[in-house]
Amino acid sequence: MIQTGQGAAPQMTFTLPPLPYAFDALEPYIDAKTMEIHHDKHHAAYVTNLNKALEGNAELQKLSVEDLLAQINKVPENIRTAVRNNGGGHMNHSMFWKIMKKGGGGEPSGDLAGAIKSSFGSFADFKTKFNDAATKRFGSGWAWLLFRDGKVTIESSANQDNPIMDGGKAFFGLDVWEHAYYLKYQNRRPEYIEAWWNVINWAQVAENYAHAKK
Ligand code: MN3
Repeated sequence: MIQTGQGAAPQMTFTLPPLPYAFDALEPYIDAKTMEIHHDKHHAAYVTNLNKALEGNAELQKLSVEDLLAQINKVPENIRTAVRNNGGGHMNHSMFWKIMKKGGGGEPSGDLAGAIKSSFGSFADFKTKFNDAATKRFGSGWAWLLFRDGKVTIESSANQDNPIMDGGKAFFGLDVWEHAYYLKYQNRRPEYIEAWWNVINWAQVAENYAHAKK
């Protein structure tokens, strides 16, 4: 039996959240065309296909995307892969847009900075490890900063898998699918990753961190 988590709002369909800034807000680090296609086409398709997969299943339609994915192994087998890929895509991108902003970058402060320091030694060491996870993820996937068993750690995942599918709680993540960088950086994923640090919205990441820590 699928359980509805605390705070899951009843809903019939999922909707594409608006991009919280203009397509060109992240220039020159992430180009406007990439942002437009990434949000309006890729993310939109995940939402459309997630809704399609859940059509006619009133019980699952009541769940938040987080609850759906946390219990992915209880989702009926005939729609499980579709929910995993498209629900994951929806959840991952919904976080991704928010942790970026125009004029972002720099370093985190407060509790988040302390957690990074105690987990990785320094912000520079954290960045090196995170870049390594993002660079080495073979093919399409994501790099994550997350809570796993109460500890702050770095992982990467394939496709649109989110750590919530096996008990992790991600509060920061980087999309390393080619669609996230290919127009501007072609095959140079490490250049995209390095540029991306200039658009991080650390205040939002700190908020995500505080929420995930609860
Ligand atoms: Mn993407």
